[in-house]
Amino acid sequence: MKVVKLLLATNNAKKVEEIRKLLPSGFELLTLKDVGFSDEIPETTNTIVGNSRQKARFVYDKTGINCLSDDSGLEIIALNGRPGVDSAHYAGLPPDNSKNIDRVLLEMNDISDRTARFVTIMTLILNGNEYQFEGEIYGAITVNLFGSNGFGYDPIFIPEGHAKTFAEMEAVDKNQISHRAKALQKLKEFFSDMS
Ligand code: ITT
Repeated sequence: MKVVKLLLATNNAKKVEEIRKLLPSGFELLTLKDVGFSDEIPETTNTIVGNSRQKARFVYDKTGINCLSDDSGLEIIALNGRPGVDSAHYAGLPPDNSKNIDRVLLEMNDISDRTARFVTIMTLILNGNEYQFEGEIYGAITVNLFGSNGFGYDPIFIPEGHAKTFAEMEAVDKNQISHRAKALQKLKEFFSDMS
């Protein structure tokens, strides 16, 4: 396979780290910093699919470089899918991860159905054409925080069939099963089908 060069349309360094580990060879990944891009990227739609598309399109239109965005969210069944598209700023602006987690745990107080899923929608813009790849993983929300690996809501999410939160797992184990890994698997298949 020819090396595929992609600009990652994200300001989240932890996502970049995971994507780099998940796309080790055959891809040359550039960050926004690498190309000197510092514009604020809008996320103004009310869906994860829409925000993913908006981020990739914005960066592609400004740079002309093939790019990949990642919009993700935690959807809790008992909260009717919240925080969902509001995951990054669930406790208000500016985004504050620990306040977001506190809000979720407070809202889940006394709720016995703790089922939730992480979902990622990645948008690839390749030579102006747009493709989306989805990944999801089901699990349960804990009653307290456990672990310090990973990022975001990882300390309160235990993936189905496992006994540890994502934040208690080693990166290599989260990367075997995560929503992001599944979306990137589809992206890898897309490129290998093309070659
Ligand atoms: P970009 O938009 O710049 O990519 P962001 O952090 O704002 O970065 P999102 O808009 O996708 O990302 O917001 C997703 C929220 O969900 C944010 O609070 C993340 O910390 C959290 N999140 C995303 N992926 C996660 C993961 O794998 N594990 C835990 N939390 C995650």
